[in-house]
Parts: sequence; structure tokens; C-alpha cells
Amino acid sequence: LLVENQRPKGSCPYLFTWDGERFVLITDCLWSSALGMKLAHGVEMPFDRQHNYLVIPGDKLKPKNGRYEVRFTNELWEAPYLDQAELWVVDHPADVEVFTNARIPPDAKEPFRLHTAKQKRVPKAARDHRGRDVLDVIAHRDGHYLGGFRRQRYVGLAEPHYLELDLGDFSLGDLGKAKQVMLFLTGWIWPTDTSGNVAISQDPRFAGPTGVVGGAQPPALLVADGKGGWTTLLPMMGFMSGKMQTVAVPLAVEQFPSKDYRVRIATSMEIYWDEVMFTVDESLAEHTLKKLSAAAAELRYRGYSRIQQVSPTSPFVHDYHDVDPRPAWLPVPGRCTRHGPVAELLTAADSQYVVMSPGDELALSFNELPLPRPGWARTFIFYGNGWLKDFDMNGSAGEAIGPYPFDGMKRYPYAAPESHPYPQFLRDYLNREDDLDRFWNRLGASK
Ligand SMILES: [Ca+2]
Repeated sequence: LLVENQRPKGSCPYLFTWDGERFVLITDCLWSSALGMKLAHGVEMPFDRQHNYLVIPGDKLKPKNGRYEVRFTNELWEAPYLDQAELWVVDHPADVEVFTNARIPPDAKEPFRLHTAKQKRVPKAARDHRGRDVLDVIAHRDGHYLGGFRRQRYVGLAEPHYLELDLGDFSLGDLGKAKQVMLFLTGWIWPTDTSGNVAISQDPRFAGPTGVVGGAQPPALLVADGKGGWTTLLPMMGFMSGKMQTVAVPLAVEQFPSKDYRVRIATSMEIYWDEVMFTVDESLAEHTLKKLSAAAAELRYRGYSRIQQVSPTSPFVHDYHDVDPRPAWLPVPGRCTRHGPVAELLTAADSQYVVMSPGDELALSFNELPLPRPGWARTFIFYGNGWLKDFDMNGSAGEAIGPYPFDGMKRYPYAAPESHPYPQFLRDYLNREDDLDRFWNRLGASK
């Protein structure tokens, strides 16, 4: 019997930062912009450019020789088209923690926002869908994740499950005057892919409503209705775009129908919560935000990080310093960006971008800023925009790197007379091809 462990073949490139001693994994990038991805048979994801705002805790990014070093690695069977990359430096009082309003699906009408949390509150009680007390699991961000649900036949799909939180009594004591609650939910998600989504949508046992990710119910927020039942307040609460991210969910106290202040986060996606906390009536803390473009950026071949999963509910964590240079994926037809300096491609969202092949890494260096003022601390945000394509034979144009996306394309894949607006960019930068012979030779040579 041969057992092959399931691991993602596509989902997103990885972001690593230099923490003073080594490169550490922060999270996934460009997660929500999968070109040609299908949510179900015949249901395509939007193909617009996507914006990513990824929080990097201050202790995970320290300067090295006057620069902040960030690594963006493409380790799955996919191609990122990274158009713009910036490091945002947020200085703030040391006693607040910084979050953003980023979530999946993004709300195009909602501008990017920071959130801060000063007095973090732990729910009074937490139970899972089987009635187990799970407060200890979700009370701290400690890499101890809440599982306890059955996985279904397809990656990313779980049995319907929920986390029930008792936030306390908003009619009494120090919570008695509360008007606005902000829930901060941190965790990781195992994504579905096109082939899985298409299969689920054609499988009557699992198919969900059309247009819903892989037939699964994305997280919804319910509140106790005071009559022993539950009311859905937010059918799409939003979820994180990968590993170890936080979703901020605003909730007005007056939205509770009764004095029962319990909420449920219900989903059938494969989501593992690490920490759930909330704040009450906090306004955005004083802060400064500076945006840095890369002082240098180099595209090069690197290989594949060793992957570790410490427990069945933990995310897969990549070890940057344990790398296998052998190719892991079959090359895909099409041209990628030539290796070498590429900083000029990353300064603007202009449809002139860096196309990476599997095994490539982008080394980004940003000039260090002076230390924050006394009593303040620093948090970083990696801002990136562009597109991503999984090489999935069930996806649209999922068998090749082209056609090359651009702002304003009317569909994907597009066809003549639509064409990329910068043919010279395509000629000058996209002139590297992975060839099949080299792939097989490399595999052979490694034995
Ligand atoms: Ca660009």
C-alpha cells in the first residue's frame, strides 16, 4: 500500500522575512487572485488584479546591513505575476497591536484600513459544534489550533462546524456601556483548488449553492436570537487568505437581539482557529505609516523548502534554510521573467510585472528606517498586487503561463483582438523558458 500525503499543489507563493537570525515564514501571498480558477463547474473567480496586505510582526523583521530583507518564493505548481511590491512601516504605541481589514472575499467598495487593539478581551466561554469546551485552545495565539471537525473527501472541505463564543454581558459592569465590538480571529485555512471545486460541484453528496467556494459554506457569523435559536448576522463574515492571518469583524452591540451575547462562527471550510479575541469601543491608535519601494529586487532560481506540519491541525510551515534545488513540478509552456534585477517592474501597478516559474524566488531589499520613538513599536505590512495562476488542467488556460494578464482585460483567457498593452515589456522581460529536457536532466542528475 502506498500512501501519498495530501499537500497543496497550488495556492500561493510564500513570504519570508529576516528576523535577525534567519528567514522565517510569515504567510501566503496573492491568494485571492487565481486566474482561470473555478469555484464550481462553470463558475469562474473574478480575474481582476488583487491587492494583498500582509501583517508582519515587528519581531519577525529586523534590518540586516541597513536593509529589511524579504523573500517571496514560488514553490507550488503555479505562476505569480507580481506587479507591485511595497513594505509599509507602521509605528505605533508599544501597547497596541496592529491589524488590517483585509479579508476574502475583499470588498471592492471598502478602502484599506488599519485596526489597532489595545485592551484585548478573551471570550468568557468557547465551545465547538460538539459542545466541547475549547476556550483554552482559542484564548491564546500559541500555534495550538482548533480542529475537531471531520474532513471531507475533498481538500479544503469539512463537515459543517462552528465555534460558539460567549462574549460576556454587555448589559453589566465594564461592558455595560459597550457599543461596538471588534472580533479578531486568527488562524489558517486549507484552500480548495479548481479540480476539487469542479469535482465537488458535480458530486451531489457535497455540492453547495452555486458560486460558493468548493460547495463549502464560507464562515458566517450568527448571534443567539434570545428564543433558543440563532440568527445569521453576516452570511459572509470573510476569511483569511492563507496561513497565520487575522480577520477583523466589526459587530455592534445593538445587533444582538437579546441579552444573550453568544456568537457562532459557522463554516464547512477547512479553517483552524488559533486565537479569537475582541476589543470594545476602541478607536484607531495614533500611528505613522511609511511606504517603501524596494531598493533592490532580484529574481533567481532557488528550489523548494522542506515542509513541516507539527500536528494535524497545524499549518504546513516551510523551512527557508532547508532547500531542495531539484525541480518539483513539470515545466509549463510559456515565458517567464528573465533572472536578474527586477526592481523597476515592481514600483507601479502598470501591468508590467515579474512572472515567476516554480522554484524561483524574488529577493526584495528595503532601506532601513530609524528606530521608532521611545515607547513605540513597529509593525510591517507587505503590500503586493498582481495575479496568480494555478496550473490546473480544469482551470481556464491552466496549462500555460500565457496569456499575460493586464488591467482592463474583458475576460480571461482573452483572445484577439484583445492583447497585452505593452508588447515591448513582453519582449524585453519575458524571455525565459523552462524547457522539458532540462527538467528531466536535472531529475536524472540528482540521483
Ligand atoms: Ca509593475
